[in-house]
Amino acid sequence: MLNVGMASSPKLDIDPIAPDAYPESLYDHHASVTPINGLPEDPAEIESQYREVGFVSVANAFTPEQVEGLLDALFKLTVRELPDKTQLQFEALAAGKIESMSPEERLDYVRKLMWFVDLDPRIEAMAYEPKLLRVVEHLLGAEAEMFQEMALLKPPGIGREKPWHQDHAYFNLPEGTHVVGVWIALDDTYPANGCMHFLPGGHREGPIPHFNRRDWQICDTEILKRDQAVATPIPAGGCLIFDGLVPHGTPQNTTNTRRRALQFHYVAKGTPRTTTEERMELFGSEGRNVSC
Ligand SMILES: O=C(O)CCC(=O)C(=O)O
Repeated sequence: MLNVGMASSPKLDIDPIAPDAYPESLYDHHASVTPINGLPEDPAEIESQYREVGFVSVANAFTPEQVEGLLDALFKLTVRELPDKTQLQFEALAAGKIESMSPEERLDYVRKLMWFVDLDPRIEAMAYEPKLLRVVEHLLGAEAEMFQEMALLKPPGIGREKPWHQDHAYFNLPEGTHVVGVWIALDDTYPANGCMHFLPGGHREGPIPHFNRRDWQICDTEILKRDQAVATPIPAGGCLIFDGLVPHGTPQNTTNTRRRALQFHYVAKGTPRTTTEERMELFGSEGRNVSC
């Protein structure tokens, strides 16, 4: 049944999290990571870097034609009617403005889209792109199951910060599950428009307590005291491949242009699911001597 379309539905999904001030120094970075050029034919080439720092940054992973196709697909999806399973969410700052806008006018207020991969063959092809999947499966050491899909569109000026977090803290997966995230840049990304920032090696510490603050996140003071963030600016068509435990975050998009990205998460096929209670035992602050 199609009933969530922007044009027809009076009920718009607005991000419940309003952007809040944050210390700019959260995204101070020691270094800007230089990406490698292209996805390797032999995935073993990037393995030691991935295991050591928790991520690999890749420029020219995909062609300009592939990027154009993905942008066209996303544009078409954000202005058409969508099935119930698909989530189209607007930035909190859009509330009160977008209700009277046309779908096209609303484009620069879309925060994210979820559960849409099978709605366009170009997006589906990217989630299972052979060269990418070969790398992911090599890192997992198993056949991959893509279990989460998102487009993160960080609109000009209002695209909010995604505070520092570990992705595994959002997933009901058993302790020790290896999650591989892939984030594909559809625009050139850099600190001012909200490129990805990582804490290199942070995945090797295992789960870090998360708190409900500006989002479900690692405490700001924990990040600031470590003083080791790096920025990973990548051009459109590049991608980041990262461990589900490596802490990462993105600052607000303060520019007047878009910063659009696709993100897929993979686990070994057959990985069981756990419960939110079990996830909170791993990532929550309850019962630990921690505060934020
Ligand atoms: O694209 C972004 O701004 C952040 C994405 C991210 O880290 C996430 O959704 O887990």
